[in-house]
Amino acid sequence: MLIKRPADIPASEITPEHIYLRRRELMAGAGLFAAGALLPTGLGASEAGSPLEARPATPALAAKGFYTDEKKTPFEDVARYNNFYEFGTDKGDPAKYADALTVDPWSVAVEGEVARPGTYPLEDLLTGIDLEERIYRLRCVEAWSMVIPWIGIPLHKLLAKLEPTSKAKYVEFTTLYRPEEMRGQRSRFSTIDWPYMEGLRMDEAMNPLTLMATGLYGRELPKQNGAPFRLVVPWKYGFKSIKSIVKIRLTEKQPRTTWQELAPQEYGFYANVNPNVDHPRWSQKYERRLPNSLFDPNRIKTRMFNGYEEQVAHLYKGMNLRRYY
Ligand SMILES: Nc1nc2c(c(=O)[nH]1)N[C@H]1C(S)=C(S)[C@@H](COP(=O)(O)O)O[C@H]1N2
Ligand SMILES: [Mo]
Repeated sequence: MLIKRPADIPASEITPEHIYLRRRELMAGAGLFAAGALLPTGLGASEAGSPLEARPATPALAAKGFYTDEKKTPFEDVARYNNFYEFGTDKGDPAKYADALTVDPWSVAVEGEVARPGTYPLEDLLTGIDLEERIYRLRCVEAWSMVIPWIGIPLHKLLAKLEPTSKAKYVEFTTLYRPEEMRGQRSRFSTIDWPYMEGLRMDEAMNPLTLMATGLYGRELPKQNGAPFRLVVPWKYGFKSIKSIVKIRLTEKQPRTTWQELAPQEYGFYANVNPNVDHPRWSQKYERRLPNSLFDPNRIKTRMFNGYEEQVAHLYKGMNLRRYY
């Protein structure tokens, strides 16, 4: 699903300036996806080497925040320690139960303040936009973090294709609602008003860092990580990075979001990573970088905007980040 078959990739889409995945490897990757190799057992992509190898990262890429040379969190941890409440609230539940999700075919409804509304097969949304690899930190509001090599398309390129109107001030995202396949949505104990929803301000959505991911570690997204199409906003707490998206709506008004609705005093619309503004129930000054263990807690300092201050601080100039948490 990432994921086009080799024959569907015109050479014109692969330009060295804009994509740093080599075509041969992309094709090899596509072959692997076609073979249905979703989650390799045994050696993870981290050790085995991934089918999509990124070009050597340049200082220019690092300066944009597209790349970090921090140690990547191994594939096993990225795919086994998850938050995806549609499949349960334990960290191991998504890996255990997300297999039930049908991700092919997948379509995405585009609605609201946009010149090209419609319901698009995911392949059509991706057509003509180069896949890129981005190595980002992911900082959960629960104070753990990972470093993940994503594959995806910048959201601003997708929006350019959909042509927001001048009234569009926000982008709202909605996760699939399919209780037959998502056992957490059937749970009588769930307090979430499904479907899961998130939103961004237009300038946040247009920032070059904001990614629509279709893969990680050079392969198709594991279902527990939000296959086949999820948002990644690296300077915000993880809950903003909504998974398994079926609807994108451009709006004039700030959208409602799941966590803000559930506990507004704890989770705000902005949710920018900020070590100086604590969660009401815990400190946000430090984080646990995965993998860690009892003997090696791997506790590191949390950075302002998760270390992407240079790229995004201008978006919040003059805003009181205590009030707009
Ligand atoms: N639909 C949906 N998206 C979601 C969540 C969820 O429960 N449902 N959890 C969020 C949270 S809290 C985090 S930290 C990240 C985790 O992403 P990962 O499991 O790929 O690391 O997904 C986010 N996206
Ligand atoms: Mo999270």
